[in-house]
Amino acid sequence: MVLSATDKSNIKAFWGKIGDHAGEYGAEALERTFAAFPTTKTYFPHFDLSHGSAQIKGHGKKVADALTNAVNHLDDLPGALSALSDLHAHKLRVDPVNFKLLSHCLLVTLACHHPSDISPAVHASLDKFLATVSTVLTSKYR
Ligand code: HEG
Repeated sequence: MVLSATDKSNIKAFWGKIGDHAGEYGAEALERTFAAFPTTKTYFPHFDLSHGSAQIKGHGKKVADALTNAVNHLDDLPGALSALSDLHAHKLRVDPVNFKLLSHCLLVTLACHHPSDISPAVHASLDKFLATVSTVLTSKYR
C-alpha cells in the first residue's frame, strides 16, 4: 500500500488536531480492542486490564507515541518502525490478524473524539496509514 501525497497531508493534519490527547486515545483504543475482541487479551496476561488501569494507560501512551513517530516519518515507515517491528515479530509474536482489530479500534476512537474531522477522505487516509504501519510491524515474521 502506498500513501499518496494527499494521504500524507491528511494524516499529518489530522494528527495535529489530536494534540496532547494521543496517549489518552491510545488507552481508549486498547480498552475498546480488549472489550470488542477479547482474544486480543491473551497477549497481555501480565496486565491489569480493568477500566482505567495504569498499565492500559501506560501502554496506550507507548502505542500512541509510536504512531506519532510514524506520522513524523511517513516517507520512511520501515526505518522509523524497525526496532518495533523486530520486537513484534521475534519477541512478542503477535498474530497479524490482531493488528486489524487494534487499527479498527484506533479509528473508532479517533472518530468518536473528532467526528467533524473524519471526512470520508481523511477516514480512508488514516485507514491506509494504520494498515501500512501494521504491515511494517508484521513484515519480519517470515
Ligand atoms: Mg504492540 C509493546 C506499539 C500492535 C501487543 N507495542 C509495544 C510497544 C509499543 C507498541 C511502542 C512498547 C515497546 C517497548 O517497550 O519497547 N503495538 C504498537 C503499535 C501497534 C501495536 C504502534 C499497532 C498499531 N501490539 C500490537 C498488537 C498487539 C500488541 C495488535 C496484540 C494484540 N505490544 C504488544 C505487547 C507488548 C507490546 C504484548 C508488550 C507489552 C508489555 O509487556 O509492556
